[in-house]
Amino acid sequence: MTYIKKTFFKSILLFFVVCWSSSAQKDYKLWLQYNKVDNDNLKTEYLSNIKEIVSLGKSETSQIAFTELQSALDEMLGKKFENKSITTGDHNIIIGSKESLAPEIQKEIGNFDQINDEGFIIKSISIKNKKQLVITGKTDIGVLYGVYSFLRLMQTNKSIQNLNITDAPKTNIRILNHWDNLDRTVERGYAGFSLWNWQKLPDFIDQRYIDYARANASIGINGTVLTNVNANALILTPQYLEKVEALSNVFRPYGIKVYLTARFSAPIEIGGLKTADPKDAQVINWWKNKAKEIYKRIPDFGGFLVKANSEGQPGPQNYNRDHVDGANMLADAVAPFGGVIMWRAFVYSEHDANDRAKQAYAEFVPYDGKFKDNVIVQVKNGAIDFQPREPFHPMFGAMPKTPLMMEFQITQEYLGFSTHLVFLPKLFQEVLESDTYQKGKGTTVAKVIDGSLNKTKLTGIAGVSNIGNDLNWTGHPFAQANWYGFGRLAWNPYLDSETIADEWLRCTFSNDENFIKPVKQMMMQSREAVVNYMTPLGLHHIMDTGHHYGPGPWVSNLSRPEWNPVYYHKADKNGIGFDRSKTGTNATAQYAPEVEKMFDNLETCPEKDLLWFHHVSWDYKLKNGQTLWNGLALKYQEGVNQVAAMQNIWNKTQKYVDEERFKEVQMLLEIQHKEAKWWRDACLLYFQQYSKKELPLGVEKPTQSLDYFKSLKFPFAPGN
Ligand code: GCV
Repeated sequence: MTYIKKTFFKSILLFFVVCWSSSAQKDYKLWLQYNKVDNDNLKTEYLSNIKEIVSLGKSETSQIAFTELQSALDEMLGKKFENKSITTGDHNIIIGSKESLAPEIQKEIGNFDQINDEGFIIKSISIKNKKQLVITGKTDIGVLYGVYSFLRLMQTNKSIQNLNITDAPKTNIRILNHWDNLDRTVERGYAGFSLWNWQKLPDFIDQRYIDYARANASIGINGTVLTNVNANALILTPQYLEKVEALSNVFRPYGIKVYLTARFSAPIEIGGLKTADPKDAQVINWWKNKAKEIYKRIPDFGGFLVKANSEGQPGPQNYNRDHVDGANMLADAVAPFGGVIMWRAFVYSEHDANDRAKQAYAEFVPYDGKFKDNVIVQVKNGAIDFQPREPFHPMFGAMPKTPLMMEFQITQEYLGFSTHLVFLPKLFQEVLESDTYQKGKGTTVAKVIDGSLNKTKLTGIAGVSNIGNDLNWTGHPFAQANWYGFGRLAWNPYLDSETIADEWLRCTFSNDENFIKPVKQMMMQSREAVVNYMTPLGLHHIMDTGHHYGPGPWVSNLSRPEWNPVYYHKADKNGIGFDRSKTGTNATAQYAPEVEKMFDNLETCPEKDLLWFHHVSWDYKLKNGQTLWNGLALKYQEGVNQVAAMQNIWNKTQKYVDEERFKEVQMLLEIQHKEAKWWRDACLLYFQQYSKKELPLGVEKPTQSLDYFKSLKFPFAPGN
């Protein structure tokens, strides 16, 4: 090859490497893209309002806040502002906590009592006729949150003139639950392996840990449970605690506390005791010493998350004790250090023949008011298990004397893994807005969770993480929006999911309205689409077994009845659906009378929940006049059509998106479309055996037989 040819090929290669890496970095940068401001008027406004940065704090957190502001402004405005520690002139951005502010500035800011310790105030003030913009809070963490909020304004093309923003989180614990195992596999994880490289810790601090903390801080997440709820006791040994300590040192300046899962049988497994009975003096002592040991290393350790007597995990019931005994014993161990116990209510027993949906309520509600002050009971959003749609968990309306925290699943175990685009904040909002009627109309789940309804001091929202070591963190570029949206709703459970989609799109991709409008619409309809093509009209738990990938309504051979899809849909020649009304299992009675009445009555039960609460004949007339069979089939088809519509929208966005993300999403939508058809065809062919009816007009004919769908096997499906 001649020299010229070689050089030519080299430059082409370099060009592709540079394009690839800058594009890949976009994926990695999440919603913190800090794209150049391309609106000239806004750019002028921003530049004329920001002359200098005055950063007053001295802590590591203050340094992070300053660096974030400085580099973001540099990227967005092309100007590098230095830190002026003394205010000169006007149009400075002054960042610092209340105590670092000069008295005259404090006075201008006004009342700091309107915010809690993590809140912030962003205010345009005038001092000695000089305009200044102050970002402040009671703590440096509050200031950091304020900086991220300010940068979000700029990223979403908002004016920064005459600002007067006061904001504070409505819940105390805003936490990710990582179902990460010590071997780095992630239970129900679809974005690669665990971020935590236990083998290299504590000495090797991966940049990823810092970037993870930064991303979380930017949306107000303040806690992380590093390990799987199906826990391994080894994490509590000194060998691992040293590694946990290293991670907590990285996360601390970002306001993030570390929590661990506690395996109830740890005193036996790593403590050499003969029992883990929570009333045994040696066991009690073991946990107290363990807590002391942890807090010596990690003074701000958050506490433990516990899955006990659930799906084979050990717990107090192994010793004829109950959940209160177990939770309170651990609570006593961490209480001297300010720790909390998050005790999960995800329980159902193989020895209980009752409707699985009723079991957690039946077991936990009698314990109301019996837990120690530093225990919070973590309840999944619905009574079964993170299905595409579930009515809100009845426990939220029934334990006024117990702090309850929400558990959402961000990872898409039942919603298409990381190949389906589903914007989950829509689902989260639906649950948070549900009215429990605990204290009359308007007593929503959000009010239970944020403590405002029952004056609960300890409050929280947990999200089962969808993060792994994939370059783009979450497998699907749009799954980043679910991490983002979870954080935003944990901060403020009253936020509207459409606002969240809007923010995320602008920060992650572009402010161009021609992009935002259709893509936002695509995101907003994506959750209903997945419900339609997987589990319309209240169907649930009809996925394939074990890995939970794809449809499996036919599965009936599992050892525990409530693991089988046939247990849930109960399709027969008469109809389909689980009768949980008073003619059935009477699960409806677990709700407040107003809600019970609504769900119980076929006429008033929302059609979206119909087959959750009722067994309905194939000829039952839906509100639109269709028979149930036809309506069901048309819903499946609608789901497929909605994905096709999403593809159409996305295909027109090429000019607004970098090549890599455009292509990724395009390919993923194609998979989603294929799989939506798979769900439709497999479910309809299966149910048709019972309805014995033709598919209605408008529903495409399946291209494969039911036997074909039943024969599909996925031994290496991820996350299992
Ligand atoms: C961590 C479901 C999932 C399990 C998960 C469990 C839980 O059953 O399939 O993987 O276990 O929920 O939330 O504890």
